[in-house]
Amino acid sequence: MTNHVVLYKKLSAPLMQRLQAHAEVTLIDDPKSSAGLARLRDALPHADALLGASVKLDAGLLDLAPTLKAVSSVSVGVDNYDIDYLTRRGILLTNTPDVLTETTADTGFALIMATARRVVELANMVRDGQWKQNIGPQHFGSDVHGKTLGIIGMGRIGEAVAQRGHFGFGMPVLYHSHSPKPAVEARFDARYRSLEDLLREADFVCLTVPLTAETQGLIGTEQFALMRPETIFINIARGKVVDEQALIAALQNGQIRAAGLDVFEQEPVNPDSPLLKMDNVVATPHMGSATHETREAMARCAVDNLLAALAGERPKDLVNPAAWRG
Ligand code: 8YV
Repeated sequence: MTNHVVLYKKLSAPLMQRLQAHAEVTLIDDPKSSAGLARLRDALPHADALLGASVKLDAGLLDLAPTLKAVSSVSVGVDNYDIDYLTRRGILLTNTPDVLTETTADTGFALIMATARRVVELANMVRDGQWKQNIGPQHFGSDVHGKTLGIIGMGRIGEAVAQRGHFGFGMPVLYHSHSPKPAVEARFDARYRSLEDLLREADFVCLTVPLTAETQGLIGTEQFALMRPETIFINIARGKVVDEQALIAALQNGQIRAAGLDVFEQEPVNPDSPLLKMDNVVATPHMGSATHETREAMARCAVDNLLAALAGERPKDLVNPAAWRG
């Protein structure tokens, strides 16, 4: 009996061929469009497995897929999935946790550097022919080396950010997570702080937590008020971990110096957002893992997970082990 796989994210030719050697494959282009979503809904009744990312697969949608055995996400974040629903139905959910860690941490430091040293603003000034004289204090940025790095969330990506700060930039590292991590403290001379104390002490506050019911809205008006006017805020986690209106107000009121944002409450971010009108905001299009090498490695990992699930084997990156009936 041939399995039917529904793809809602395009794969490279080699990975597509590999998948087609084991299953009948339907590709849904642009699943976020109304036409694409309609095609996805039409394909679900025959789907044994799904592979893709960045589309919310809620119960209402997956109730249309009675034979679904597995969902393979090309992402580390799993906030687009109703894990309890999938587990109740015995549907395996897998993700791609390891292959994107270093690339996403690189993105975090790209934002730290770009925001602190005003790279985008000053590069645009040169590009626009406005570099008329030696730059002066009105164009100076902030140092990164030696400044205090505060990391909220100490998972794989948080650790990789700590590694860059400690070894690369000589930054004292503070962190906040569910519980203290002695191994991280030993490796990076990192110090555990309460969220409040981290926000008070850090020169750079970097969000790396997953989006969960617990972390949604974690950083709002009260938290921005604890930060200092020279604090720079970096978000490489999920937009909804932050109250975006509170962030806008904190920037407009000078409560924080600047922000480097790769994720937003709504994506793509509204072109009219005040965040895109401020020179002290560096905004990037959710590019955390977006390199040729890493996205191909993620897709390869997702295909491996999906083929294992269809073969009745336990996938390497199983998010909901309670769904495993093997
Ligand atoms: C992209 C991410 O959303 O892995 C995640 O959770 O946020 C990013 O890597 C994802 O890779 C889209 O394919």
